[in-house]
Amino acid sequence: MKTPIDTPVANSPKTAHKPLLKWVRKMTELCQPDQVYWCDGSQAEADRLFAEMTEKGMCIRLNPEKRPNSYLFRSDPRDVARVEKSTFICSLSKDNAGPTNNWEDPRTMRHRLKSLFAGCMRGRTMYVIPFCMGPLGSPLAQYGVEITDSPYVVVNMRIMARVGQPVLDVMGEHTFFVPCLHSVGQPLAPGEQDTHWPCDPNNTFIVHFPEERSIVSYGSGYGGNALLGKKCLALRIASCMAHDQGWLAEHMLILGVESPDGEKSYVTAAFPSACGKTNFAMLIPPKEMEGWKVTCVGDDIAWLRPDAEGKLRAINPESGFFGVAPGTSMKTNPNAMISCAKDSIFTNVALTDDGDVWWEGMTDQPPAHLIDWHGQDWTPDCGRQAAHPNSRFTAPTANCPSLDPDWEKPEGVPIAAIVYGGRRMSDTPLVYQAFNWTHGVYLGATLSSEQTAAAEGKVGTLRRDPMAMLPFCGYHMGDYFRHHIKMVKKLRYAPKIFHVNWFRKNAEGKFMWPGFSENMRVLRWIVERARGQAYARETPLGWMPRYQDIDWRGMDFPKEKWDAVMDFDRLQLRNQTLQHEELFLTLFDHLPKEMIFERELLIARF
Ligand code: O2Y
Ligand code: MN
Repeated sequence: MKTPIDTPVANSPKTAHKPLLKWVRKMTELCQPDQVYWCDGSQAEADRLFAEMTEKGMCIRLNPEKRPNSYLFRSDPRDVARVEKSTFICSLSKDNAGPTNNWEDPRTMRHRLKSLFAGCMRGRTMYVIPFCMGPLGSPLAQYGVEITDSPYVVVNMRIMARVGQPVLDVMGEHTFFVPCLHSVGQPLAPGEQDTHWPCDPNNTFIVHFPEERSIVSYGSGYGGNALLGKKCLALRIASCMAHDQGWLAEHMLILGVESPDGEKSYVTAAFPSACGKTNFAMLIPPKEMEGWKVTCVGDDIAWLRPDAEGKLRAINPESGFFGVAPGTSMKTNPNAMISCAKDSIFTNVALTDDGDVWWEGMTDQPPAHLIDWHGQDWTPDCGRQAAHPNSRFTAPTANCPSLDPDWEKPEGVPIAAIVYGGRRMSDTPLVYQAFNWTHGVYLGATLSSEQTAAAEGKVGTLRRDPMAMLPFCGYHMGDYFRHHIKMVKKLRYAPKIFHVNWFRKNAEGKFMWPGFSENMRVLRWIVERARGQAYARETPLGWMPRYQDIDWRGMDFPKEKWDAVMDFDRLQLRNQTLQHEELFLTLFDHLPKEMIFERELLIARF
């Protein structure tokens, strides 16, 4: 067995950060890799890793004429999504994790992880990836270092976060960083042949130590389980930091709306996973709404902090999109298609005969022949899906044609409105505005949606997903609601809060609102309400636009249809409201009394 002293260092670290050097040395001793490599984040480094992975059969270089500088990976079919049942919040007390998280005693978990990680990188390279979530040097940014034995993680992290030597340079000798340890959990014996996607699906653990602010992930190489800057740091650990430090780490997109007179407003929106966040973040207004522009700051995560003036400012901590491929097309989201037209990584999509990618929904007609995500021949009549439903593109944010010019502003952009959206088939109107901040927190807290593939539940059943944070809040959900409620005290210009439901269906099961670009009509009303420029009528649910308050230029949507999509049944909604009790009961001793009062007020209004 190698000792840490003779573990070759492929390149020497260019940092004098002693705690970092000490941690890497300790992890080297534990994991026993064949060599240690410090990532510099350069294009040359990425090229080298892609060449090595292509050579080993771990990925396929796509046709550079069709998809320049882009690669296709196929995962192990057992490792295709985030795994909530394997995700743990190991706070010192179980009560701090709350009833919505899996908890394990940190000492017990550490013991288990120690034995899993002992020697787990034998036969592999240990990569050290210094990364920054947020614009480098921004006062709102946070730093992390991921140790991983997956070169796939290295090339993805390079897109999703600012990585490498520039990060080490900014970190200097003392900057606090979140240690993130990751292994695919498949050590190699001398001479043993590697697999194209090493993993250990029977021993997957994605573990967060919130007090220590550290992350350990074992057994999966996929997405949120392995790219630890994203859901693990930027949401679960950051939500704990935000709670302690007086800011918010939210599962929200950020977009800018510019009106024809040049006035600009920024909006954040929280939709549960797989509810079209990327589409909304990259929305293109209908051409008839001349002069209205939407720009993208981010599609998944927002960090929000009150500034000295009392405005809520937001940054996107990420620098890439990890978007769901199926359903994305030049019709549904041209900006996403252009974002992944080059410099991108594709996971579990299909390969075309001319070396490009394809997935369900990309074109009206599927190609006559493909290689599917399993690597097998595929034809339209074979009865199988060509791409996995949770297949992904990893694309640089900078590729997005609608990118906001201020997306990397260190102080962030000022937020005028917050939108909460669920996927609700029958009962919730298209849009309404909360009466005030606390009512808005209540709307976010009672958000619900259908289960998604990523959430591994039974598709179609309704699940409560407070603020779309159920899988991502690193502490007790009741304390999280209280933190939101308290936030308004720091805000002189609190954003206005709205609820939307793009997914309402009629009795025939047809969507009542076309969505996509037409959502701009709702967004315009939201922004104008936030600016104090639009009319609304008061209803028991909140403030609602009338038919004449919406910009209908270029859209044939008769008033009867509008009345139907905005209608609500008091009795049905009153019964729905009583079901909030279920969630509230589980949070009981941490639930802010404001949530109970808001529910009582709502029932009284009904
Ligand atoms: O399945 C995964 O690992 C990815 S989940 C994901 C990826 C990008 C953005 N959001 C999500 C999510 O589940 O909310
Ligand atoms: Mn997400």
